[in-house]
Amino acid sequence: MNIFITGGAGFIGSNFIRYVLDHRNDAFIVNFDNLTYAGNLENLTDVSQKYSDRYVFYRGDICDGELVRKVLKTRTIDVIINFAAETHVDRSIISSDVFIQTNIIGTKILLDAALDAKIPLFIQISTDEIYGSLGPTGKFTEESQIKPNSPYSASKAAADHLVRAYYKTYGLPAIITRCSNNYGPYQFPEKFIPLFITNALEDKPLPLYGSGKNIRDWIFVDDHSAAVLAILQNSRPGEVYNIGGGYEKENRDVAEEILTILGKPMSLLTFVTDRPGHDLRYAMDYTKINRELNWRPQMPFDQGLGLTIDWYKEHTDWVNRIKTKEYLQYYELNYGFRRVLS
Ligand code: NAD
Ligand code: TDX
Repeated sequence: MNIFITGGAGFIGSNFIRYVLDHRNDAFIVNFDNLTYAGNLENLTDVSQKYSDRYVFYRGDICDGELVRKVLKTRTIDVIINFAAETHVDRSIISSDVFIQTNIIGTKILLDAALDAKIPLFIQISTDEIYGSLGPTGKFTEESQIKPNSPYSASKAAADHLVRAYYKTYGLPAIITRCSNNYGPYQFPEKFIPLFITNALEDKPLPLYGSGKNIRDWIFVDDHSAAVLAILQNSRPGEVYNIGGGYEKENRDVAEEILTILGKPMSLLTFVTDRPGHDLRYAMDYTKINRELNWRPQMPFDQGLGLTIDWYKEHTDWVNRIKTKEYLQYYELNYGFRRVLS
């Protein structure tokens, strides 16, 4: 099976590549990624050594249709899986241009290339955030209304609509997956869990937005990979699958758990002004994928968080190399305008 993966040098993409090569002897991966600030070939050093005969990397932008078409011709591709995206909500609030470009235009360009090359399957990696925010009860199903609240989630929702339209209008065999918040090794330390772990390790404040009572449904990244692989193996074009971790946690509780595991003082918790449009709660109903494909998340949250903390403790060099001038500028910009509340 020849798999063309976009965004494979990022957090979930790199974990997915490793997972597929470990689980499918017949898989060959073409990784197409333009290495933005979030793309890092270091995430795949082990993969390119261990699987040099089943893995190839091309540097390229999904918005470059000509190059995409060229690389698609290098082998007979069985499936395109689109992980490539701008992914950080706070960055999309500061400036959304690149989100529109990559997440919407880039997906459209990939869809056109997939049609032209008659690729048998296109999987769009989407997110729970396209559904908007839940109140204190209920869960998102595949039938929930699409009501995105941030420029990031609006761009992902637009991409989902395009994928659906290409399936309906042109018959492109396409599937959409919508997963909840991932955590695990190789996650860029701008996202909540790796930011809080790395700040705590350096005795820096842990900036909780607003009340700290917002709830996310956490899933260990390998469980997400297992779900996407199951969907790929049981290919049913036209379907949408929700994927969730089943661990709903208030941000404050996760932050306290990180501090407790690391033996750091609770005084590092710092409440800062809220994210504009901050979604209160996400929770995924994953009954459909459980019923149809017998998938369910395996990793207990406490264990997954412990593994993740250990990984960041053991990979301080990886973290320090990421803290480039660009990263520090973003950090200053994002937190510079947030007032400390307590
Ligand atoms: P990430 O930011 O860690 O990685 C994104 C990758 O895409 C990077 O390697 C980057 O270089 C690449 N990329 C960006 N723009 C590109 C372009 N124009 N052309 C080619 N490559 C490009 O993101 P992630 O957290 O690994 O998320 C991967 C996918 O999963 C995204 O589509 C995201 O929306 C979705 N998702 C993420 C989560 C989460 O919790 N992180 C949850 C649900 C869905
Ligand atoms: O410094 C912080 N303080 C804080 O309180 C950061 C970075 C986040 N938060 C809060 C905001 C959210 O309630 O933590 C929660 C998680 O924040 P993020 O890690 O930014 O994730 P989220 O906004 O939930 O979006 C994530 O899940 C869905 C990913 O970044 C998306 O790419 C994915 O689609």
